[in-house]
Amino acid sequence: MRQVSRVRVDAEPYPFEFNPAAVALLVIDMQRDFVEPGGFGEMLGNDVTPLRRAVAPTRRVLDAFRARGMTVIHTREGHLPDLSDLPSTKKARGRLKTGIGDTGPMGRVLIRGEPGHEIVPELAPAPGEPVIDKPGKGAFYATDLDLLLRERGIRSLIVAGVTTEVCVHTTVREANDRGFECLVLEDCVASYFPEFHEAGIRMIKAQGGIFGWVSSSAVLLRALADARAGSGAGESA
Ligand code: C5J
Repeated sequence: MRQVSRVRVDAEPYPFEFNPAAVALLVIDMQRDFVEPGGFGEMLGNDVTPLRRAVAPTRRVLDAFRARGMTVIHTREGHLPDLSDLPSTKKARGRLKTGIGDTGPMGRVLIRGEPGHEIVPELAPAPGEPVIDKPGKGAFYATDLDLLLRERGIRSLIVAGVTTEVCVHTTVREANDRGFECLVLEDCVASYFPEFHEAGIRMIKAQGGIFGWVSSSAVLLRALADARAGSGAGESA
């Protein structure tokens, strides 16, 4: 493949451009605990089915990144088995009958190493893909993500995962403040609350892209394919 300098993706509020060597696909918290029945998401009182819609398009983007040897990074929200990284306030929140650290249908809820903490099989990390374990909502808080991105020369993030208004939003805001440019793929992120998803997406691209850009998996995949074909479409000097 000849060297592609920049890829241009139709997006809102205006086209998003990135260098394929300096971009990472960031897949946030696509864990069984959030996406499958019997996990933390359901224990919070949510219907988890709306989250499934993000799985198939995210898989298509993952496949495209992997096929091109582009960087893929996964995150997982969860805590150490001894709960030493769990704020007592987070443990108490929601007054749950079965909460973080308690035993549920997929093992101890939101605990590293438990079945519920794993990423759903369709999006399981491939060997060599970094997995950032985080105790909070934002992927930069109390993790090595910033260091990892800077060491690899990553400047732009293509963002997928759950949930739109919680961990996706917190992470995009953190990334934006640190100087990374984020493109959120609308169909690759999801929320238990359609209205929060809608508002979360609008907030990202409002005010000239105050937190970043929004596009879709299909538009990104087309831009990548065009750039690979070297047609010039989707590519800029
Ligand atoms: C939540 C997340 N919703 N990954 N976590 O508690 O968005």
